[in-house]
Amino acid sequence: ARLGADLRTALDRGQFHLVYQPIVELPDGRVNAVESLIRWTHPERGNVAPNDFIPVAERNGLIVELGEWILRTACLQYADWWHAGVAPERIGVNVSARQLAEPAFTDIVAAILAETGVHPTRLVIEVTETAVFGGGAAVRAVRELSDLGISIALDDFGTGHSSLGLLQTLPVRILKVDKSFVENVTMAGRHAVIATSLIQVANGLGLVAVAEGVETAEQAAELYRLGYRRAQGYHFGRPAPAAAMDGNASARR
Ligand code: G
Ligand code: G
Ligand code: MN
Ligand code: NA
Repeated sequence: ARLGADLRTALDRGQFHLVYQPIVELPDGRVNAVESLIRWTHPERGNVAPNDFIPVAERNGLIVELGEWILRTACLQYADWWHAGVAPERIGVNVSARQLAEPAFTDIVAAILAETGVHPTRLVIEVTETAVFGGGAAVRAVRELSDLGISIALDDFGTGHSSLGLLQTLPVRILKVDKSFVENVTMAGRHAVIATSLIQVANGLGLVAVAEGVETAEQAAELYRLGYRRAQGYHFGRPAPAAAMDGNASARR
């Protein structure tokens, strides 16, 4: 409960910031996009991991307001990069289940895009399979966002519910293949088989597959050999403050 109360204060006092991790093209490593990831520096606890506070914010409902702050901050940053001539092709923002199911979600996103001047085709909304499992408001939101021109990425793909079924019915553009399949891709075994199958599914359906959690040159080379053309992970770049992306054009965020 304490953490929940602290979230409110954190939002009011500016204790959150976003970091950005590159998503690169294989094999050359050119930056294609970035994913924004939230960080919280708590005055007493120090850094609190999103895995620890996002679920709390989901339960107490603050995720709606926090999520709006995240979207606006990411879009403002993208607009800065754009005006500095250093913007990557796209920016990804993670959205949680409760946020996506909020009836006003599409309107909020559209308003933030209009306000920041970011074109909808520049934005990627990353959702988990679990968030859209079961249909309802979340699925409606995904369709509305896609109709606006926003790209939908299925995050941690392969670890949630009903992965392949979703691809039949949802307007998904990007599959983010979970790092658990990437970890052992250089060794013969079931992870490598799954990584191989998923690139075939993605290519067959005309989707972009992003291999997540790439930590070594060997993994990157093997993924490229399997057909992956996009990757993300510590081998290419850790999540870092905005200034690191452009050598300072936008250090103010
Ligand atoms: O950045 P890190 O690897 O610690 O993130 C851990 C988890 O928290 C990931 O599942 C990631 O998607 C989630 N996460 C990180 N930033 C955000 C955010 O801005 N919004 C939401 N909803 N989830 C986030
Ligand atoms: O669930 P999602 O894919 O949004 O979360 C991405 C998480 O993975 C972030 O917390 C990010 O810090 C983390 N991450 C990014 N690259 C790597 C990597 O190469 N290895 C590991 N172990 N984690 C990574
Ligand atoms: Mn993500
Ligand atoms: Na992921």
